Amino acid sequence: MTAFARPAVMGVLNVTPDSFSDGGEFLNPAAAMAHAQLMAAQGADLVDVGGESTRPGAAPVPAQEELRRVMPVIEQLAERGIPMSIDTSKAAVARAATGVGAVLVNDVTALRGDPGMAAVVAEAGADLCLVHMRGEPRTMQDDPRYEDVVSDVKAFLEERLGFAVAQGIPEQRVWLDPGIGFGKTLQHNLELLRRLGEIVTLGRPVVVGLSRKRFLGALTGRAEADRTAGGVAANVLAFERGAHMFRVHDVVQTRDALTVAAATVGHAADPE
Ligand code: HH2
Repeated sequence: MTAFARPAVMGVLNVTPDSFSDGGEFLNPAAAMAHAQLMAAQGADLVDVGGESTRPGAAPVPAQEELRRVMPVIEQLAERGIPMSIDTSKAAVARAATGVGAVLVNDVTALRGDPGMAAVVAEAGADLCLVHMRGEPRTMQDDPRYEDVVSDVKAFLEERLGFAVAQGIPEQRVWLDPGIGFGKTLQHNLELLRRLGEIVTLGRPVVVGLSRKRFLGALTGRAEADRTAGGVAANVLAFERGAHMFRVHDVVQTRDALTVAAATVGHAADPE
């Protein structure tokens, strides 16, 4: 397990034309690197590089294109010693990125997307983030229903954790993420955050990725770029309920808020 001495901030870097918040901004590797360096300087513990949007309705991207987008950035991050994760559900992309130095594979399909993914993560000795998603990005927001969203997500993550371990990935390397916005209504997202402690009882460190997402817009009436304060509030509440890592676009605000929250609440958010 990659250990962090404080609540960990994962800075979002989407090298895509169509991500919901930063799409098109960082397709150029120089712009992507400048932003990555800025986020690292602002206190990001990891830069999460993604080459395929998973926003609701997004179309899949072929592996060759995803590699073409992310690898120049991954290579430069490695050269500069900036720690990074790779946000992908493709084994070929995870293999290339971990080969250059990505320390964590962030797979929003939780090893259901590519049958070769588990072996790549196991062989690389990388950390793995398993994310709950109902269906696939193209259809996930079509009338999502759960018996009890928290119990359903928890059972899913527990099953996926068991699967990962059975595939040779050490349990100590696995992070769990309830997948805010991935096939969930506003009420589902709020219920998951309210009862995040139930996910924490699975015994693995919890990641939350809620930055600028639609539910914040539904609550505040704000467009993506103006959802920072709403996201910071939700991340602080997630921290208080036991989350360890926070995937955000707004690193400096999140880092400050978590520093104050950690000093106040005083619980060690450091995974083993
Ligand atoms: N959300 C997104 C992408 N990757 N990874 C984890 N672990 N958790 C998340 O909640 C999560 C994620 C979607 O947001 P974003 O990358 O900002 O946009 P897009 O998918 O449009 O590129």
